[in-house]
Parts: sequence; structure tokens; C-alpha cells
Amino acid sequence: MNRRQIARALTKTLNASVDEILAASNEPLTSSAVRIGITGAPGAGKSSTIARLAAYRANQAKQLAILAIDPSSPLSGGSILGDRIRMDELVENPDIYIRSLPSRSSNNGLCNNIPELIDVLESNSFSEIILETVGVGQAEYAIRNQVDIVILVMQPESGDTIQSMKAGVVEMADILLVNKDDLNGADKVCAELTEIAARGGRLEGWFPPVVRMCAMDNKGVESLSDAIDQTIRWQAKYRDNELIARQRRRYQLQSLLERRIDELLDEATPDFLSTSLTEGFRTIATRCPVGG
Ligand SMILES: Nc1nc2c(ncn2[C@@H]2O[C@H](COP(=O)(O)OP(=O)(O)O)[C@@H](O)[C@H]2O)c(=O)[nH]1
Ligand SMILES: [Mg+2]
Repeated sequence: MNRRQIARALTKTLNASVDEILAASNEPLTSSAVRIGITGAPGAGKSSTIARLAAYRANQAKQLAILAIDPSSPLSGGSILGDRIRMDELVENPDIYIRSLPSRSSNNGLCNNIPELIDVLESNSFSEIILETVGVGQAEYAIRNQVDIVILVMQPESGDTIQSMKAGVVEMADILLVNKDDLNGADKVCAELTEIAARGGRLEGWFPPVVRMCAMDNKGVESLSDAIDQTIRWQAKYRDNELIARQRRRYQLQSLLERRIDELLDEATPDFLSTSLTEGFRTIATRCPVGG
């Protein structure tokens, strides 16, 4: 992999306007990259888990790209788990590419142009792409459309974690991961999650496995990796890929249109914002087209 070239392409895409994205868009790629989204509350252990998982899967002749959409992610530098996992180990791994992205300009916990950033990675023939997202707000819902496998990371600490999670967050995961298995309360969380998983996941017929892990001591990574392989096999057999492609396109269109409207509203004068609602709406709508 040519890291410098990938980094440059990602930066260009990250900063691209709607116009530039459209001008650069190609026909859908026929990529076989598996997209894995890792979500969960801050501190649950997403970054630590990714570090273990990436090292493990890179060992199986895979090339992995990691996008950490979390400004506080230690994946961008320094060390995770104190000094237990030196980030250098990952950074120096020839089969792993890591990039940390700001989430500043977005209101859903994802940054702009995520679908296009993933395209950049897919065209660089990674076998797997891992997205770490700040587990707040709408991020969980937004990544669902962009990844094949959603892994929700939870930790035992508070007994009421699951109850207090927004309805639907647990239900949309493909794999439920209980990290920090070394702490008290892991059994309880697992039992609760197993109950939820028995109702079925977001894809009909799929029952999310509940996996226990201790990223700190590098325990359970094999089970997590197996659960991922199991999910991949199941999806290859039963998932409606055309439906998935349409859902992704819909999300992509929606986010580009939202951005375009933002661009136009940013340019609007105070006068414009004092006109009637109907007139304002029509004016913005007719200005939406970009380019030639
Ligand atoms: N006890 C314990 N702590 C862990 C484990 N995994 C991660 N941590 C700690 O949990 C904190 C948050 O981890 P991090 O991976 O940054 O979580 P993120 O915010 O979800 O990405 C860090 O202080 C880690 O050292 C674990 O298996 N057991
Ligand atoms: Mg993190």
C-alpha cells in the first residue's frame, strides 16, 4: 500500500465540496471490502478493541484500513491502554492503515463525505475497513447504512447501561461485544444482551452473537474475529445486496443534499431570511444544482 497516496486522497475527499464530490464520482465500485463499524459509548473500549482486532486479522493475510471518526481517539497517536499496546505496533504493521478524522463539521457524529472516504479505501484494495465512531447521537443510525457489520461495544460498569441506552441502538447491532470482561458485572450485561439478541437483529433471520472480550489483556479477540467471519458468511448467503446498495445510495444522496442546502443557507443574506417561508424554500430549492 502507498500510504502517502492514500493519505492525500483521503484529505482531498475530506475537504471536498458537494460540487467536487459529484464531479469526482464514478460508477459504483465492485469492491469486496468488508466494512465494519464499531460504535458504543465513549470509554467502552472501541479503540482498544480495534487495536486488538486489527492486529489479529492482519495476521490472517488481510489488509485493513481504520478510520477513527473520533477527535479524542488515541488511534491518532500515543498509546492505548496505557503502555500495553503501543500504537507504533499498529502503525508500523505493513498491513494496517490508520487515519483519524475530525467529526467537527457534522451533526451526526460522522464527518462529511464518509461514503466517499470509504470509496477511496475500497479503491485501494483493502480487504477490511473498520470505522470507529463516537457513540453518541445519530452516529449509530448513520453508520448502519455505510457498513456491513455493526459491532456495539459495551462495558459492565453500570448495571443500568442497557436500559439507559436509546431504544434501537442495541437492536441495530450485528454483534454485541461486552468489553472489560475483567470487571464485575460482565455476566449481568451479557445475560441482558443475550435476551435482546434472541429477538433477532436488524436483518431478518440474524441473531447477533454476544461476545465477551477483555481488550486490556487481549482476551476474546479470537471469539470476536470468529463472530465477524460468521456474520460475513451469513450475509453472503442471506443478505439482499441490492437493497443494501439502494440504502447506501439513499444515505449518500441525503447527506450530499443536506450539505448543499447548508452551503446555500450559509450564503443567504439577512434580507433573504426575512422573506416568506414559501418563497425562501422555493429559492433555496431552485439553487440546489451545482456545477455546469
Ligand atoms: N479494565 C479494562 N479496561 C479497559 C479494557 N479495554 C479498554 N480499557 C480502558 O478503557 C478506557 C477507554 O478505552 P478506549 O479504547 O479509549 O475506549 P473508546 O472511547 O470506546 O475508544 C481506557 O482507559 C482503556 O485503557 C478492558 O478490557 N478492561
Ligand atoms: Mg476511541
